[in-house]
Amino acid sequence: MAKQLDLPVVWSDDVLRHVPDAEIWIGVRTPGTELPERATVLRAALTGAGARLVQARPLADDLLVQAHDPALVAHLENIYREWCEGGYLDHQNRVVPYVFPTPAMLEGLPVRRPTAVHARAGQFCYDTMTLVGPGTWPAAQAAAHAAATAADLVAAGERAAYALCRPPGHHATRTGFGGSCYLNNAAVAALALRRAGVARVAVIDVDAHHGNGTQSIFYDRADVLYTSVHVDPGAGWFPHYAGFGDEAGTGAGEGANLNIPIAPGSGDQTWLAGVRRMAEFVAGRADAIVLSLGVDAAAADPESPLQVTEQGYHDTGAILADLGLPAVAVHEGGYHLPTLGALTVATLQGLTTR
Ligand code: SP5
Ligand code: ZN
Repeated sequence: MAKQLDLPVVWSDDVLRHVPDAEIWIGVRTPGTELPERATVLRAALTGAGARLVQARPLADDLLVQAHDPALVAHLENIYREWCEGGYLDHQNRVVPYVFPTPAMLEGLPVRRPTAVHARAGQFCYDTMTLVGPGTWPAAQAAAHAAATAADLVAAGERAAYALCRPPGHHATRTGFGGSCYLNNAAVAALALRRAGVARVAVIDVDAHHGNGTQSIFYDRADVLYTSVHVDPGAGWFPHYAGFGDEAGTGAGEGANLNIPIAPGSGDQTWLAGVRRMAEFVAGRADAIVLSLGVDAAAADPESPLQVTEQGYHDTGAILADLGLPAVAVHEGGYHLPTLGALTVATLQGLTTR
């Protein structure tokens, strides 16, 4: 596992600008977990393993609005400034929602644009953990640009590329953000591959949590498969409302979605059986893969109860490499700073060993 990592790593300094400061967790302000240090730790580990840094290139915004409702994109761009102008900063230094226009509230009424900024804070946000601060929008944009740049490198002939995305993206839906995610970087990468002429894309999600956002964006499409192995939401884990085994896609996308929920406490054996099932699902049905690469299923990670080892992550990459498809890896979760880098390097070494 000590060989050099021959891989472009797409980076932008702007990914460091999002400083969550806090998460409101069941009503209590607790320290943020999705920290800028995650990105610097990853960059150091990857360059230390021999990978070369490539700067993220700006992206035409039409890719963002293919993945997302333009109203969500505009909200993320503007809400922090509106929060400041509204005089909320003395009360709360981040945008934090308190009321959410759920189906249960509206009972079929149309969603109006609230007058109060403190009400608008909840219009597109679905939890209280995903705060918006001064650098959130530039960082979210930079992460999406990195994902698109990595996709462009693969479309131009690289066998694999890795986007060092932060904040992560796979919980961001077409119209909503949450789960520490703002823009869906993996969806942007998949759409960039499609635009570059790749006919069939598979998003393979190995973050410990189900990527409800990515699933939702492609749920009715046959040209972008989505498959994920993750801690069982039915056992009480985020995202709680999605990620169950019977979610198979709809309309043209029926049969193009595969969820593999696994029990809390599962280790390499159960995890790798799930990865093999995902590879079988994708084999013969895709021309390139997007790997939603979270490493929070690791034993030491504070955000999930799974027990995957560094060897397990290496084998995860190797199983997916056997598909023989070009791969765009996009970083998602992983919060244990002392092991984050080695877990990611191990996965990418597995992915690039052929
Ligand atoms: C991308 C990703 O991995 N998102 C993870 C979102 C799941 N967060 C669930 C949070 C559950 C409570 N965490 C307590 C932390 C207290 N600061
Ligand atoms: Zn996660």
